[in-house]
Amino acid sequence: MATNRTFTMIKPDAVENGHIGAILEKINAAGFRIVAMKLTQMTKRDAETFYAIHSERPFFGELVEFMTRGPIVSAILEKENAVEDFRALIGATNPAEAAEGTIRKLFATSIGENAVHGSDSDENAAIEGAFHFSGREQF
Ligand code: 3AN
Repeated sequence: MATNRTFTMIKPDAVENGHIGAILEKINAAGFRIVAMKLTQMTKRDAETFYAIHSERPFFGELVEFMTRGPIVSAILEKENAVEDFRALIGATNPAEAAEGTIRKLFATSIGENAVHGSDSDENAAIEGAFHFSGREQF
C-alpha cells in the first residue's frame, strides 16, 4: 500500500474543551507522521472557501459560524492508506453513530460540532493541505 497524506483540523469545540493533547496522542498512536501543523483561526472567507462544496446545504451558515468562532489546529498527516485509515480513526460524522474508541465518539458533542475534520479523498487532501500550508511549512 502506498504512503500518502491526509489533512485534518481539530475544530473549535475540541480546542475549547481542552482536547488538543488527547487527540494528538490518538493520531500519534495510530502511526501517522506529522508533516505540518499549526494553531490558527479561520476567517469567514476561509471557512466559506474551505467548505464551498457544502454551500447549498441548510447547515452551511451554522458550519461557517462554528468553524470561525475560535482557533483550530490544522495538520497534514502521512501514513500508508492515510485518508481511509484517518476516517476510520475519527469515526462517523454524527458522534452518536461513531464507533467506540474513535475520536468523534470520545470528543465530539454533536453532528455539527464534531471535534475533527478528515479529508475524504487523496485529491481533497492535497487541495485542503495546500489551502492551509505553504510548501515551506511542510516537512
Ligand atoms: P465529514 O466531516 O464526516 O466528512 P461532511 O463532509 O458531510 O462530514 O460534513 C462536513 C461538516 O459539516 C461536518 N464535519 C459537520 O461539522 C458539518 N455537518 C455535516 N452534516 C451536518 C448536519 N446535518 N448538521 C450540521 N452540521 C453538519
